[in-house]
Amino acid sequence: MSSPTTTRPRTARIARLAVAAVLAAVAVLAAPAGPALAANPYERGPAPTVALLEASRGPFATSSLSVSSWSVTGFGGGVIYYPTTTSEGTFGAIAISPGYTASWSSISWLGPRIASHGFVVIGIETNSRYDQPASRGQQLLAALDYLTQRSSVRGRIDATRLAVAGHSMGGGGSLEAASDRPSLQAAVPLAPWNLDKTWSELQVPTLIIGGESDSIAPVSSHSEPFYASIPASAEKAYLELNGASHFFPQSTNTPTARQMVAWLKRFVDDDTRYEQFLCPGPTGLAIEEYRNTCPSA
Ligand code: 856
Repeated sequence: MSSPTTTRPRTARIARLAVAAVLAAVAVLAAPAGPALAANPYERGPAPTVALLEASRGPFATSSLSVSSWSVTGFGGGVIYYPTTTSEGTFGAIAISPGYTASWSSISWLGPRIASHGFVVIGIETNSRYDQPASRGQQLLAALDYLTQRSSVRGRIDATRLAVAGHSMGGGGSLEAASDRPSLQAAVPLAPWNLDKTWSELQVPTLIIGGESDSIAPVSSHSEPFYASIPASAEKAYLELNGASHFFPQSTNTPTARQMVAWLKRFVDDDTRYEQFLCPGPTGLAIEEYRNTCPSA
């Protein structure tokens, strides 16, 4: 008669003790050892190597879809490239503009190359092939807004971690976009062309890549003064490719891909595993010069 009334509370008491013990154990195991040891929530993909950065593709399988100019406003449509997995959380995103008179196809190797390292990429067409850098900057920002707010891949993107890049007048446009939207996490102008030589207002981490033998946007009157004018507080680097012409971004360029991916990983994903590729930076026959704001040891 009394056994049900005595054993039920005891069972319940034991159950409560067991639950408490499990919770305590979980709390000990899950407790962060301190902010310095907390895992980076934006880190994607395996520990990087030079071989991984120089391979024709990164670790993520990708898909692409085209964006009709009739379906968007503020830019001319383009192509989206994205990692197919949805099991690793969201990814940062980047919009990339081609240069004067050129279409996205002129630099489209960058789409799958960058996406395969864990970024959503939109390669844009401009409203007109003759649009100037300021317009290209506005169009890059319109493309990012479309990508994060209206595109079919918007759910795959972390809208707080965005970047811009471009070639020539598109590179000049990426400086304009970074100047206009300081919340961007990175900019990568490639052989940038712009009549504005002073970018002292820039606060976005910026990697400029120039070609030593560029006669359309000579580094002496474009990339170098752009780099010099960006405050060191923004974080910046300048890579000059040995003997490269204005058109180095128009075919697969390994030093460009390696350094661009490392920069995006470091500043869009906050992934410090990539610092080893930024500081002290690349060397070798393909590299004419590398400057940076690395902490001096
Ligand atoms: C591929 C930018 C006076 O400016 C120019 O002549 C000039 C020419 C080409 C480009 C450019 O964006 O080239 C990229 O079309 C400026």
